[in-house]
Amino acid sequence: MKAHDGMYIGGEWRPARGRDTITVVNPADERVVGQVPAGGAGDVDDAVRAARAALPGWAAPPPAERAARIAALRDVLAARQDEIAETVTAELGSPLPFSRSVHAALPVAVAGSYAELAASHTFEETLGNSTVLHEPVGVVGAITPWNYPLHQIVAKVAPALAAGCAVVLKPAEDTPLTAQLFAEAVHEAGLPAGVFNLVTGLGPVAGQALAEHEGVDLVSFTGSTAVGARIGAVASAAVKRVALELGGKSANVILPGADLARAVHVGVANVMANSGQTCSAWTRMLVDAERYEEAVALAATALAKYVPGERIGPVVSAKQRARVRGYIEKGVEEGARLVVGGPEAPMERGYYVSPTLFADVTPDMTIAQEEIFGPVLCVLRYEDVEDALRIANGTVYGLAGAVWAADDAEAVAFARRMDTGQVDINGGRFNPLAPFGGYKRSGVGRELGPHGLAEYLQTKSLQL
Ligand code: TXE
Repeated sequence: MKAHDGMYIGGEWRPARGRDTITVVNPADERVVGQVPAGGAGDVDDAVRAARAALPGWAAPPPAERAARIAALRDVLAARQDEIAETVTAELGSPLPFSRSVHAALPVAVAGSYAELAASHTFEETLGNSTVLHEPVGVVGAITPWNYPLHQIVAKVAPALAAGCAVVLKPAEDTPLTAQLFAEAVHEAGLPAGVFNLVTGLGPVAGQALAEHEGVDLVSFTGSTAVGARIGAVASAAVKRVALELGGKSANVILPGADLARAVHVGVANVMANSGQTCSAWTRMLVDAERYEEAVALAATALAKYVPGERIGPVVSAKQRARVRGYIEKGVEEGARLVVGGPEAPMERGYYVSPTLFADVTPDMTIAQEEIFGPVLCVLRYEDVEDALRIANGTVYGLAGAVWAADDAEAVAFARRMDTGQVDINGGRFNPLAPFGGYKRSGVGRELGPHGLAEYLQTKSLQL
């Protein structure tokens, strides 16, 4: 794995304007795996100018030409999956099989879906005597987090490119090597110079400069609600478009007639995936009073299989570990029953957190309300279906969720009443075309599929 010591701007690797650097550490063993430049406002400005210059040449030709380039990018990402998986493992610490099956494979599927959508989408339609044009918004400033380093990038860049936008990406400082690999893939796929640009750097410096830059027409951000709110305010003040994918506290609702063993098993796997660092994770398991203790026992058995360093990796950083441990301590303090795990470090080296199970969690507890973003599952008890719905909807978030019932129709009826953007019914199956995004404080806008593409388009109507 090689780290570039420059920024990818205007189709080439250029030295950064300043000398600041970011040291990248493997969270599994705390070893340094690379160093990248920490860009500033000057680098961001260079990148935005390159994007603006590239925009007309990318937006004007027929969408089929963009589709062909995105298909080429998909092919490069597919061919380099091993390298991508190794890079993600080196900077995020996730076990290699997970990096292969999710971190490397998912972006290939998403890029592929946008190669197809770029070719098939209706960019022009007739409405009575009007012709409606769906045109690119312009230059996109994309700010991404570290939890799914490549997926988060592709989920923004692929639809932006399909729409005809040019992009400047500021990836998370914890995982810039994967972003550099993506820039290499863009180059190899033959995208025109300036259509995609990469500035590595710190959030409050490079990220802030990108969000504020007047040459950016749309800011697309994924990360914490606190930073998202600030970016939303900056964008609104400048009357820029904004898309925000923020936190979640999703409910896994197991209705009385559901297959309890399966629902608990899949629910535990969902929360433990990526060491709990998934915004859509079903971190609150809701079980009826009658089967509550049985569910807790099943969850404890399932959780015990997630051995740190084997089946489950560390969290991304010492800072993140401290946050997660703080929440575990808070759960104990507020009276939740600690069934498995706890705040003690399970390994001497690496930013590991013990997979942790809390029972007797009540809806008002901090651990039932705030996003923990670590391998921590809370099991809550409900009295009846209305109570389950109240608890499920009783947080400021609304990103995802799951419902299990004796039959799909019953689960769907419940899901219709949930204040959340995406619900898996009796396990569900991943669909790269399904819109993903939040109700309430979980965000603004949608990613993936045609709805994700629409975020990067603006409409013009011509009246004949
Ligand atoms: O996020 P930040 P952090 C949640 C999760 C986690 C918490 C903190 O609960 O525990 O956020 O994580 C850039 N202007 N999620 O501190 O800071 C930053 O450089 C512009 C949920 O890592 O929000 C990075 O690229 N940009 C989530 C990105 O924002 C700024 C994924 C995210 O970092 C900036 C990650 C600023 N002032 C964390 N400050 C999800 N929804 O999937 C930071 N950034």
